[in-house]
Amino acid sequence: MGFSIGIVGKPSCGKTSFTNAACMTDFPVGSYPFTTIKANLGVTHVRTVCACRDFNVEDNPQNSICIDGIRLVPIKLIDVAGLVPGAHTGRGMGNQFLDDLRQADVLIHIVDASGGLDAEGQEVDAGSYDPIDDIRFLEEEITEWVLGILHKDWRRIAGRVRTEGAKMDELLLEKLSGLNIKRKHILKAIREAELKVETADKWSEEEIRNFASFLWRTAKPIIVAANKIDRPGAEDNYERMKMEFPNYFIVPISALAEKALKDLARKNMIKYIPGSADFEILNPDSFKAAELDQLEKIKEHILKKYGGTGVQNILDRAVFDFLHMITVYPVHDSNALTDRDGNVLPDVYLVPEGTTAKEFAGYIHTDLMESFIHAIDARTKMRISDKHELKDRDVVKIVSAKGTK
Ligand SMILES: Nc1nc2c(ncn2[C@@H]2O[C@H](COP(=O)(O)OP(=O)(O)OP(=O)(O)O)[C@@H](O)[C@H]2O)c(=O)[nH]1
Ligand SMILES: [Mg+2]
Repeated sequence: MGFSIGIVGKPSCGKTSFTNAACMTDFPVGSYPFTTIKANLGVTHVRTVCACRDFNVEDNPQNSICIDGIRLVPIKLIDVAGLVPGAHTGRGMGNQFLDDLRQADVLIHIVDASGGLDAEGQEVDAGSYDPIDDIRFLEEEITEWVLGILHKDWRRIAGRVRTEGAKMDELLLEKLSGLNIKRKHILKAIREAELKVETADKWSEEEIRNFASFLWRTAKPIIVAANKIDRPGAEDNYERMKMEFPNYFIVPISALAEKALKDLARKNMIKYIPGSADFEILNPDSFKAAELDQLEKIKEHILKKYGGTGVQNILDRAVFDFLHMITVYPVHDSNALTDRDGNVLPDVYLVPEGTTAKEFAGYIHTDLMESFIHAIDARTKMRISDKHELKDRDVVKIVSAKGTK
């Protein structure tokens, strides 16, 4: 499973609560800073319409799940320690632990929208801290993190560009591929920072910093979860955040409400589908009056108002609306839509929009890409060439010199 999301934010903003709510894990949560020190890894799903609907077939998913024509595609969450201002100078836990985010494709910044924690994650009077400041300082710390990685080898890289005429983007790619940074990210960041690859040895400190900032914004973009939206004052702060950062993706969230609903659903006390704006109480007698009251509040103040708790919503939107990923289904038999074992629409892959048939083969296996001959679109039964760009819910058979998938 390739796709992963890094969960970042200051201490006690609710990173682990979010992860637990999404993944139904029980990692320790606490109202004191640095409850989490070592990264927690969880698995959850994003939801999207399944190709089984288009073909009107009964499927047997293997790497994913299908419920009533909705495909649940697994993704990984990486919940790390809290980040505080000045982390790059060693404050708090420092920023070394951000190395746990190397594989992340996107970051979700969990913000305590209620303004009840200071910049270090210590509790303060509700509403007395401005969460807008969290967005600024976290971005600075991420820039410093990337900058630190670049600096380690910068002289050597710049020197090779100058003396050997080595290609800057090649050297950077070598250095940064461990951060899941691709050539297209590097080239885009250089372009956006208005720099020139050929003169890398002359980039000023400020220019390198600029490059670092554009680089993570391209390779590990951030979306914001306005968490604790259930608390007083959070709604106003959420509205202000949207005004202050009009181009940002900001989703109101209550990790607490999502976990509570999922726990009750697991006990069969309510029927609740993550992502939905409603639930059904299955047996009212099994609840105390105060619990019913609490549930009613969740329904009125969160689900109806915001269209859900936001947890499933931010994951789906991060993957599909923000990163523009599409789903593609590889099959062995393009008529029966099966793998070698006869499973119908067994696997689904999340790939970036614009992925070609040949690149898609590479996502399945490097061998398959290298020996790619052509692919077959199961919908049209037509051959498609290596450069053909795939669409969401395409079902394809890859024909290669080494066999088919
Ligand atoms: N009201 C409310 N409280 C929340 C919500 N999410 C988290 N909390 C509370 O916030 C506190 C901190 O939660 P954690 O999930 O441990 O926060 P964290 O960001 O993982 O903290 P560190 O691991 O210390 O960095 C706990 O008391 C949670 O119950 C929410 O959506 N609403
Ligand atoms: Mg935590």
